[in-house]
Amino acid sequence: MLTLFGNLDSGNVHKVQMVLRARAIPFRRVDVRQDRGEPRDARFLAVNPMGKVPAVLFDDGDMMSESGALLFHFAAGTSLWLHDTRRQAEVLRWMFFEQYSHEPALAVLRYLRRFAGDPVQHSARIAELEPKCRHVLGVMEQRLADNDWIAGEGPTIADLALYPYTRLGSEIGFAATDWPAIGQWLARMETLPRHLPVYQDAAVETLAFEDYFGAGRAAQ
Ligand SMILES: N[C@@H](CCC(=O)N[C@@H](CS)C(=O)NCC(=O)O)C(=O)O
Repeated sequence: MLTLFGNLDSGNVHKVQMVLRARAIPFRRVDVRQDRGEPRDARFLAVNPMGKVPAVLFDDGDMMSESGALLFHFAAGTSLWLHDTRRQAEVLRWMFFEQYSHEPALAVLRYLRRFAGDPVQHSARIAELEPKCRHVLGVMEQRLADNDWIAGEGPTIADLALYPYTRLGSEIGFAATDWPAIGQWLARMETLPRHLPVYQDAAVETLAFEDYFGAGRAAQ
């Protein structure tokens, strides 16, 4: 059974949980928490030298990280990844937008507001990120005003990539009520069969970091 490393607060990890659940692929999860510095722990770095979650370890020892790569890997051969090259490029276009513009605004602002200690310490960075959040949500709102799904006729991995941090935007003052087309898209996503709500765990088994890695040694 494959092992997913990551915690439930992470939208990047949630994307992978969503595709694994959509595909009914069983997995265990090892909790790796950013607020405890666990992604930079030498034992986790032995698994993923990039020091980031999500990461997936397959039974044969192969490791894969980066949420977009993992979405692609687990969606290949399904309708979540389209066949036509132009359509594929459209899916990638929105996934690159998510990684370069959307996640660096919404996920970072959420991190600073919710997890990084006193938000007053980060007020300059927060002030910089707020208009960026409004911009990326405006881009999505415009797209979704005329399209049910971000990149295709039906849901694709571009929708999965954009879902968690858009949904979690309500935690940092970007409620879907202010973005009606986004609100309808979120509702559409949430009625898909096998949809996984944010913060829910689809793993068949969850291990704490120390239970998996033990003290001072890299786990197998
Ligand atoms: N581009 C990566 C970003 C992953 C990422 O930034 N993960 C965060 C948690 S959401 C992390 O592991 N941060 C640990 C750190 O930077 O120390 C992806 O999409 O998977």
